[in-house]
Amino acid sequence: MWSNFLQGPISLRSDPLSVIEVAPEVVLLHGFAAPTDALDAAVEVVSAAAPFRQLKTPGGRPMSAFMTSCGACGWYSDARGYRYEPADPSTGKPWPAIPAVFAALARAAADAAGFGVFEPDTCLINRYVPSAQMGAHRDADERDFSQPIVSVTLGTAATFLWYGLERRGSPLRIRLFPGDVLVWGGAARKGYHAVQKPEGGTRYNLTFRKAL
Ligand SMILES: O=C(O)CCC(=O)C(=O)O
Repeated sequence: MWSNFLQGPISLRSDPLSVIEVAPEVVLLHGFAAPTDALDAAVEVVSAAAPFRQLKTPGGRPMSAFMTSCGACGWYSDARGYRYEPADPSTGKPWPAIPAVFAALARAAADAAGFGVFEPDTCLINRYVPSAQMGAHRDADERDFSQPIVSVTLGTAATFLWYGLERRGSPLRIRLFPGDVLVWGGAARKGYHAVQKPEGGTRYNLTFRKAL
């Protein structure tokens, strides 16, 4: 069904709002979050309370995307490992609450993608300057893998790489534009994925998860 996309990057910029299963249980909601002004403003509010910071891998390598979080817990990484923290380690304060506009979007996107009721308890916000990218990994620090991941692109476009359950071979290439939402769950929940450098400018990504 999606074999026609395997020849090159999926790029839907001129298409109207569309819902496409780009791989089994990986659903692209093109333009679902557009216009993004209210989301952009909410990123400013969250990052004023919990500033973006450059985390390090457990091995001590600085990650190229800057990150912050909101919700009941926030994803974190340092010499102690990858984990969720109930409070922001840099201030000791609880992470800011998930803004209502974020929560409404995450719920609606999971439903529109066919994953039913989704109540995320955390949102990781990634900020990619033009030289930043994210290597292939899967989201595996959560306790609850029955819930999908909802991932929202803001700012500028980038190409998302979907490997599937094995981190090898040629990934599916999906160009994500501001306002695009990608949702994966079910058997795809632990799929490997990566993100290439933004196409000029700064890209933000919201990743909603049920972690606890
Ligand atoms: O920036 C993206 O589109 C994906 C981010 C991601 O994979 C992650 O935060 O684990």
